[in-house]
Amino acid sequence: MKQPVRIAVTGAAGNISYSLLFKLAAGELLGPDQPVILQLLEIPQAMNKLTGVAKELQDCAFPLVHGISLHDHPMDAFRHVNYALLVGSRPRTKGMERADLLESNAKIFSEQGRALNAVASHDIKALVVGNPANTNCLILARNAPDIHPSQFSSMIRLDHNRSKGILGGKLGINPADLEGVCVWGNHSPTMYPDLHHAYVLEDDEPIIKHLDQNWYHQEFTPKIQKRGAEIIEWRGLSSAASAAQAAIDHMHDWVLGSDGSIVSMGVISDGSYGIAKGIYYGFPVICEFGRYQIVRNLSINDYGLSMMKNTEKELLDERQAVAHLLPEETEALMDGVSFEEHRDPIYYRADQIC
Ligand code: NAX
Repeated sequence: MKQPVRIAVTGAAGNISYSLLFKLAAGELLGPDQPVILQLLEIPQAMNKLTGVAKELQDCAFPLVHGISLHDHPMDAFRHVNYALLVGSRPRTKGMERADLLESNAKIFSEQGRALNAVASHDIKALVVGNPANTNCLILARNAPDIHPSQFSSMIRLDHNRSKGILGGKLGINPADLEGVCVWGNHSPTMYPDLHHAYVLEDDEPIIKHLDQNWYHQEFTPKIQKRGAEIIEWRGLSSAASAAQAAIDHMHDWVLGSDGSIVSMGVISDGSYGIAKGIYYGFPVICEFGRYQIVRNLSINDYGLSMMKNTEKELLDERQAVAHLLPEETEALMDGVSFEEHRDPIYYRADQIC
């Protein structure tokens, strides 16, 4: 058995986490030989609910779970963590303007960024799920100047998975046989689901050649962009299990590799494809050796470029709206930092916690 790794999950009593935590505990992220210690964060008002969730986790007697700890402060929850899944965020309430939503989340993610910087393991990989995910991720990273920006990412994998699932359904093909699908930009209705590079495994022909362009532009694209709202309409609740699965897929591929496949991740822009540097933007990436690499040299047509620019503009506007809350970009932030030695984890026994 390997040494346990520490995984923090925020918003741990919420809907997505109710699916996510059980997947983490079952080893779906890091494999069946990797023990985990779950460090769960909630707001004080949700600690009772969180205790109930932790008791259920304990009742599953998962062999890989070497500890569960419950926290209402990020400085405790993030201590020595190797992975952080930041699901909790402030939802939009009635009458709330978008600027208010950005600002209230900016406060949460500033505090959490500072806490990760102070107490997380410096090999941390952090995924932001809580919306507005791309800009929350930017705020998180900017508040953690000792952690390299490439160690932070935001989730657009649900949109990537939705694209593959719906395209597979249309073509009568198993989604696992579809390669080259990607989603660019913001996790919002401006996102650009791109099928121009998609192909079926063991077939060199690009799918786009045979695709009804009307269906692609008029049906498929808006369906992906508004799929979250469609799920709410049918289920009466927002996507939870599919979001949890996407978070697992995102982290699994980042850590263990995507096997040569293109996947979509919100990562810091290095200026690729003319996208403004420094924002967290959904790019096609390939993951290997615990790192992602933006896929270069995909040919983009005028339609694609205008879609990419449109979603970039939204992210630049979001950054502008929280600019007064962003710490200065430092040299270290953009040019890399030396990674500290992995710190020794502290072990808790599950029965000491709940
Ligand atoms: P829930 O409202 O069920 O759960 C959120 C939980 O976060 C609550 O238990 C709340 O108490 C907690 N929370 C709030 N502020 C916190 C803080 N400062 N620290 C720790 N915990 C805090 O929402 P759920 O359905 O689980 O969705 C969570 C987030 O994921 C939402 O922001 C949602 O919009 C976002 N999503 C993002 C997706 C993506 O692809 N990036 C897709 C799914 C989802 O819509």
